Amino acid sequence: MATSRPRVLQIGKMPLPPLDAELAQAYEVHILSEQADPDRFLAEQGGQFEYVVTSAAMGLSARVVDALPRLRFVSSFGVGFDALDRESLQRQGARVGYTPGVLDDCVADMAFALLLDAARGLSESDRFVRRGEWSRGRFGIRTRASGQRLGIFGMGRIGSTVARRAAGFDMEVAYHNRRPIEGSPHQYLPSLLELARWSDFLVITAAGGDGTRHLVNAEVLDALGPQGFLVNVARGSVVDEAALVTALQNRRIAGAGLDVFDDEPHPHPGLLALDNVVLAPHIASGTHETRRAMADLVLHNLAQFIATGEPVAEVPWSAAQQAATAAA
Ligand code: 8YV
Repeated sequence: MATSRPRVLQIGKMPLPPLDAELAQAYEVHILSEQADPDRFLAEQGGQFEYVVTSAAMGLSARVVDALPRLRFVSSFGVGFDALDRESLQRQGARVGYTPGVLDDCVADMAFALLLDAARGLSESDRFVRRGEWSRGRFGIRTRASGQRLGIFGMGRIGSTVARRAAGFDMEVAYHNRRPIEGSPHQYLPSLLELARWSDFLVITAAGGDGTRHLVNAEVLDALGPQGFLVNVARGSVVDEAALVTALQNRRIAGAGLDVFDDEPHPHPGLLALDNVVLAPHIASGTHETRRAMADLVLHNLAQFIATGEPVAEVPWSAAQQAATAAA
């Protein structure tokens, strides 16, 4: 006897291809981005879905949530939830699962990859060798990373993992959050400006969203100063990208390593022309191991919610509101 599988609205293709097939095997999946007319599809069929699967990058707009009057649960691929429309979801009473914890290591690794690259000019030196310039002259000398001061903006799970990596590089760590973390071995600085002033390397691991929008502005960049480097593995929205371009162009900071941008996949065009910034296409969690673990949690959250009414890991909306500057 055929049993009917729960219907799931998937917003688009997932960031780990096997997950599309795994979802389609377990559920009756309809992919919104593949509908000829997504608005019409929502208007005609939106009332049939209780479950949605999306990702931190695809998000979930109020327009879609409002078209799903029976929505009960959203399973999102990612630790960030700034692109999920909280207001409409809460109005609907929909619960939201996400994937914290499993990507901390790879995101922290990426923060260090960007930090070392920005300091030592690795990407730039690769371009230098490929252009055949080595036979004509020496590559310039760069900045030491080990033993320097590392400022962490957002001492959540990812920030703490970055701090652990820093110990291996003999770096001194300080951090800024809205509130000090009880029992933290690291120095707390009460403002982002003070942290920037103190830091040789300022790493952003704070959650995105309205609470942190453009907090890293021209003033903070000037406080970081001409010897300082910025690394962002959190959200592009935390940085005023136009101010960053100006600071990099005028050498008001030494350099930057960026995995995230304000308007992905369109980094500010000014960044593309600069050699003192390393650009990555939002790949911090993009390893086989971590994306698999994220996919497993997306599946587990959905299956467990359907079976018991409780997800494994639920978005902490109110905690996020209280501590907008704490990393997710
Ligand atoms: C993912 C991310 O690349 O987890 C997050 O919040 O931004 C990244 O790990 C993204 O979720 C893929 O959509």
